[in-house]
Amino acid sequence: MGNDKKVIFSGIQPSGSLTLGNYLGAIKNWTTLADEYNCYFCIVDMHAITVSKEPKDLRKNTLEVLANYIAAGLNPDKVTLFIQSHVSAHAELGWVLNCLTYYGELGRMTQFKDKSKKQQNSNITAGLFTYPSLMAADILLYQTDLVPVGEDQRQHLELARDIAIRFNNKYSKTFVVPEPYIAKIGAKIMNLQDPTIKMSKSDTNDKSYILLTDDDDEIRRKFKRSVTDSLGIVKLSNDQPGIKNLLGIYSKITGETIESIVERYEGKGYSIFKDDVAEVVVNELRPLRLKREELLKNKDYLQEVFQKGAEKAENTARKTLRKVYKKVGFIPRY
Ligand code: AQP
Repeated sequence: MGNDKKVIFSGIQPSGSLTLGNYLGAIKNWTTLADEYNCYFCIVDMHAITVSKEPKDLRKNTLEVLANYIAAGLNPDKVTLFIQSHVSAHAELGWVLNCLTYYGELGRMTQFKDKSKKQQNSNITAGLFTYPSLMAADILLYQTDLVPVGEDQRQHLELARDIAIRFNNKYSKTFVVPEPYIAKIGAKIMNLQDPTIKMSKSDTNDKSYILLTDDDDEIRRKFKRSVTDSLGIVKLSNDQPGIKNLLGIYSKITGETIESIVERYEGKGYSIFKDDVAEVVVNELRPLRLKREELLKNKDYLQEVFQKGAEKAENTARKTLRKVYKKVGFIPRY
């Protein structure tokens, strides 16, 4: 990895099995970046415990996310794949940045408002509230230039930028101020039962999402039952959010333009269209599933990958943390 390359950082929470949304909105785009950028792709397990998790599920999901990264085409010899809790600098910088982040800023984060509503305002942890300052630490530790994020994460990235600028102004230039990286074809994949909200792995309705672990028939069934409308015309319209979502999924996977898809399904009705979208998804996810299952049988290899990744990440992260500690006035131990 050349030092002259711009740095990219992104991550996914192992808060459940990954969805088609995580794949099309994040991982699939990342696979196109490995040659041009110095990429760090993290499994952010410390973020996952901001909402209560069964330890055995967290362990299983963490390895599954790593296997998904590799199965989707992220080559661990070209990009740094690692687990957040293995690099303690994330927690350490997270604390320093917590002390530079204002209560009011965190309270304005829409993801905090949404997620705390889901918990019906009971058992909302301080970790969920301060999640964005830990996310800022994740990004700033690697002197990240670009962060590929979905629309849903944009507000958090804005805050990370504000915190970086605040630190640089207070203590002198320390952090690169990161910019959002906009994928050539963006995608926000919506919930199959309520296409006005995004598809999420922690949704309680399992018909609302396609998981990367779903088998072919499960995927077909879920698309058949996906909520559309009563118009019966396949076209791109904000008044038809269900069809709009299916068009987006089809186009993102095949690379065909929405106009050309719409033209082909003129007068054909929803049933054929839904079946064809399902087939496109089945064909995209089947090789990924087989590869992931293969990788999960080889735990030694996965361990080798995450250990090597943590070592590489740690080297860079420690350098940044050392500078930060010095600037805020901590006395070095040695
Ligand atoms: N539906 C989506 N469409 C497009 N992109 C999506 N991403 C998530 N859902 C969609 C992208 O996946 C990356 C990491 O997601 P995450 O797991 O760290 O957090 P999240 O955005 O909160 O994802 P979920 O599935 O909704 O998780 P839970 O249910 O645990 O909160 C990000 O780049 C995100 O844009």
